[in-house]
Amino acid sequence: LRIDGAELRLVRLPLVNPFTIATGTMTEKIFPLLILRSGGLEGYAEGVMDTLPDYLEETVTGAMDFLATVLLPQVLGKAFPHPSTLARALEPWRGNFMARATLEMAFWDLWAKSLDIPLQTALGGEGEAVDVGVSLGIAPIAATLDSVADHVRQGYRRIKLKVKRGHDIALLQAVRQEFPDAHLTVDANCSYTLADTDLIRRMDEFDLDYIEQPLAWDDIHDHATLQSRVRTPICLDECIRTVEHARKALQTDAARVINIKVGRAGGHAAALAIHDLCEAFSVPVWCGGMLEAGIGRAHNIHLSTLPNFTKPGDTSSASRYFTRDIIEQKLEARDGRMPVPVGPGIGVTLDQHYLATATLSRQEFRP
Ligand code: OSB
Ligand code: MG
Repeated sequence: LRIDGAELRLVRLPLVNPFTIATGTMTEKIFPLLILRSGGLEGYAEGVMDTLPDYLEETVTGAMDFLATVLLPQVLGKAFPHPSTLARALEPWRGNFMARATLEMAFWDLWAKSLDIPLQTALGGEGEAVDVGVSLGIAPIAATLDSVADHVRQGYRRIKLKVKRGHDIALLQAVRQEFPDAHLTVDANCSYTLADTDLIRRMDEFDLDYIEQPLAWDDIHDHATLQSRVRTPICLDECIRTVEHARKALQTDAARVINIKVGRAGGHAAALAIHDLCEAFSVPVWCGGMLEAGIGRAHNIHLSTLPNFTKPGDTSSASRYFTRDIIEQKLEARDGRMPVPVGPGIGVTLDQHYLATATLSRQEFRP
């Protein structure tokens, strides 16, 4: 399948509610939107990097530049028989996994459309809907209790609470007391160090399904030490940017659950490899999110239909994030289940009119 042309946009959408995690607050979502063309077909993907390197190292401006000056010129006018061939062509580059994923994911969508099959089929998944939970940002405890009640009532299958140093045990006590049966997890986004082991060990009393990324973003080794000291499974997010990171984490028992974000791991080929490796280690995975708009959200849903995605993901209703999306379809969960968009590729189409109003810049590429 030959890549005949591309369009790279920078898109901005306001968030319905500010989203606060340990490293800061997001009030809007700014992301690269990539459109790849072949014949009359288009493949789409969003980049998941943030404007500032506070979750991982990549930035929106850095990724836009790398895509425009290196990655797109490298693939334009070339034919790739399978998306994994394209992924391999990008392998020599160091880092920049989110930028690479943007290109690779758009090609998966294009490739699936060229075969007239849903992306989930191309990836090896099946099923009409996936289990989803929600990720609740840091807020005063009373507000979080209301939000947990609201989302439990809506049927979400798991509630993930964002925590940080100084906003953890009291929050968990309050939530667990009011919701004794809720399926709860926490995500610390790297707030702690091994010096906080005693505090993290106290989380064992709240029957959490897992503790997500408590320690540094690039430190698998310390997570292995921590896992040997706490009963609750550790789930890694930031630490897993490649399948080699996953291998090291699994071999050292640094993670008993892994959050796969396709946009963070370099694309679907890498996500599949991580998925399969985790399955071989009997480690469950789930699909994380980066507050994606409809294109990224649709990719996540298709990926979540693979068999080892046995825990609810973060791919909750788009209306929780945006009053209006850049796609024509509505991606809304019902009773904790997110339907898989139907049709070739990711199964969603751009709302060109609204997209135009949300577009900050736009660049066309030809071979
Ligand atoms: O750590 O999983 C994370 C959002 C932005 C950056 C990092 C994370 C998150 C979330 C939200 O947890 C997931 C979502 O609702 O898309
Ligand atoms: Mg996380």
